[in-house]
Amino acid sequence: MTLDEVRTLSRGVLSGAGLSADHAAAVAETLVAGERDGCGSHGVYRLLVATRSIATGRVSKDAVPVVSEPAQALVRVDGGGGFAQLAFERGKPLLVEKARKFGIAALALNNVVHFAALWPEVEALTEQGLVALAFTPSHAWVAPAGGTEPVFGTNPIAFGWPRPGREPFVFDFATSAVARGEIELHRRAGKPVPDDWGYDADGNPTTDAAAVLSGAMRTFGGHKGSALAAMVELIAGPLIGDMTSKESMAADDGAGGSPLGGELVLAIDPAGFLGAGVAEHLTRAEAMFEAIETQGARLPGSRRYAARRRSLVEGVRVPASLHADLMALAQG
Ligand code: NDP
Ligand code: PYC
Repeated sequence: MTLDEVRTLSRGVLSGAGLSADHAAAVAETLVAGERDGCGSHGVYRLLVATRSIATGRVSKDAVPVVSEPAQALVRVDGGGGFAQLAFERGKPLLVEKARKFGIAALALNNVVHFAALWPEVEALTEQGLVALAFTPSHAWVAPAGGTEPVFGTNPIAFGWPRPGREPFVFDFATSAVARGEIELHRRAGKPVPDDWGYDADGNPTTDAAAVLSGAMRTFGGHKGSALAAMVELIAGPLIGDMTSKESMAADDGAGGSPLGGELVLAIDPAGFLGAGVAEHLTRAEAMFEAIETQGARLPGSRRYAARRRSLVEGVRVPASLHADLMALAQG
């Protein structure tokens, strides 16, 4: 498919499911970006997830995000129960303005339904010359290290660093061993998963994707990923007055919708600390990137940027079975 075809399909499916034009456009752009950058778990596959969420009745289809300023360097957007993408879009300009003015600013998205990758958001902030961090809880699917009962969400952490004249340094990963979407794709393809991705409902390690989905996922990096998952719960849950992953799961009450809750985004202007010395210090950062790449290691984001360059020319390949499901959705 060409990227324009992906966009038209995504907007059509989302509008057909009842989303307002603003929401459909904002959500569609993140799906196009996911497909374009080779992130299958957060590309057009997510149309199935989004429409299932809408069908649960737990997504406000025409919510109008409300932007407020709880303090000088803080922005809050009440998403009104709509998808997070439009809430971020509406909060971003004020976040950028405040980061430039105060050197650092934070944006809390509240009361949003979240199924998206976070890198499009941190990347958008690096385009403004800002360093950015983003965090969001999800549903309680992940067991803490040492346990087998779900407590945490897949709780991604994304980081972006602007690089003058270059693609930004961006990483974005779940604090679970892998994103849940990846396990769903394995289940759809009938493929086993590695036995360290999760447990079945009895707490035994398993390679059966469906069993992990109904059991518990594992954190990455043992106790370290577990502690980071707990941090995401805290700073993008209670700290901003929103739900933990367990609370989101309880609110869903078995309906099978996407996580409902909050997201925290931090933006830092390098000039805030460095003033006139900013260019010199950002250049010093380049030495670190060079030291990584010259030994043959790759930077996070480099696979995505390569996929992006390819997709812009060649378009993208969508698996036939997924394409058939999407066409069925598009035809109502
Ligand atoms: P991956 O494990 O696929 O990738 C994680 C990061 O590591 C990427 O930035 C990737 O860069 C980088 N990376 C991967 N391999 C290497 C390598 N060999 N060397 C250097 N860097 C590498 O991500 P996850 O499966 O953990 O998460 C996928 C997506 O799911 C994320 O975008 C996340 O935001 C999303 N998600 C969203 C949730 C939500 O609640 N909204 C919940 C959980 C996940 P590159 O992309 O270039 O490969
Ligand atoms: O893939 O883990 C995931 C996920 C959860 C919410 C959005 N993506």
